[in-house]
Amino acid sequence: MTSDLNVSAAARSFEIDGEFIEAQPYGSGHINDTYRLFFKNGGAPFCNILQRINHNIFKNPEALMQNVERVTAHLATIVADEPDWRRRALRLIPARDGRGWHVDAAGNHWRAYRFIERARTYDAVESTEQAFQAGRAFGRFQQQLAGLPAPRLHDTIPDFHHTPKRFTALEQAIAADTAGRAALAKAEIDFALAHKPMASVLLDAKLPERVTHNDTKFNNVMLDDVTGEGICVIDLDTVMPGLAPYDFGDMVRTTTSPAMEDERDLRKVTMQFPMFEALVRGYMSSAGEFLTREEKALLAFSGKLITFEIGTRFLTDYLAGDTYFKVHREGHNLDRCRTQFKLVESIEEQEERMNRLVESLA
Ligand code: ADP
Ligand code: GN1
Ligand code: MG
Repeated sequence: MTSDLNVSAAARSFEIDGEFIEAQPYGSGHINDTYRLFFKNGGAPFCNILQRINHNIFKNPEALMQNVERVTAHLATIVADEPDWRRRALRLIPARDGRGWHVDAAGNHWRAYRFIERARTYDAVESTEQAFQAGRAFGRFQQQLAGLPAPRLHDTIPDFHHTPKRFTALEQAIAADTAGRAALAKAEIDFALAHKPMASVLLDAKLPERVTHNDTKFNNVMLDDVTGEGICVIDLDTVMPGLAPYDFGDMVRTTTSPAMEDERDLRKVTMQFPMFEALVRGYMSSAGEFLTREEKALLAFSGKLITFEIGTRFLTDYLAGDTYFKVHREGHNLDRCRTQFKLVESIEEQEERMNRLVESLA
């Protein structure tokens, strides 16, 4: 976390009319620092979102912000005629120097967004309707960005969903055993090694490159407080060229199990078929028209693959001594890895049935 003084200074660097009151750490992301900013203007309180980009992970924050500017500008033109346009696409607030972001004296990159009112995110899914809404919103997001004018977006993290390279990174972390933890994770390492053959399946399938979100966690879509509609996709740092099934897969990973990503009671981690069905229906309702037959055929598999990929990344980080994902307790990354691998198993048990459902709906 950055010091409070830096946060306040950053908050005052954006074109916001009103008196800045305070900044509170916000959300549960693993990478960036997010704050909810409180202001008042003539007595009326209002909020905005402020984020510091983690430049240890996003090595080129300027390129990242150029992507975000282009994506938000494009989405703004699409929602412009809707009555609720203010809440239907993220809106950047310009910095006082006229740029789309602010760079502080220490070289940190900050951005601010208008606060989306009367909506919220959830870390765990509570109903099939929510799963449907997530699928629909992320499918619509892909469909909207299919029309993004050239040039190609920057790769904000190269090979982000290159599962074979993620696997190689794990093998290197096992060999190096920097933190001396390999012996504590023997079962998880064995599980990963046994699943190596599936790592390259999506990349080998010759699927079309699209503009994808690449971090379609359930808590990256805002649901309306009253109607429950998925109104706005957020967290645009990894929007870049990618494969549609990886996006769908991360929805399976984060909406079908009732457990939190770091749940320690693995009995709670399970792929709930009704959630999967709702998710597929929601996604098909917005993405069904543009997806190819090959992409659709890989939807159930994609859930298994990305859950394996993210589990692999948590395990790699555990072995490396927790240098990538924020951790809040001893063994946090190992706990996260365990939930992922448990979910992989649960998907394996139900994969045939999942495939039959996708076939019947596609
Ligand atoms: P992280 O990378 O930390 O996950 P997010 O961009 O997902 O960052 O934001 C973290 C949380 O902040 C989100 O889960 C959401 O609840 C809230 N949030 C983000 N952007 C907005 C916004 N424009 N309006 C209201 N809440 C927001
Ligand atoms: C990270 O920043 P956050 O929490 O939305 C990670 C994702 C992982 C996710 C696992 C840039 O996302 O790839 O799927 O944690 N983001 C990055 O919860 O690595
Ligand atoms: Mg997020």
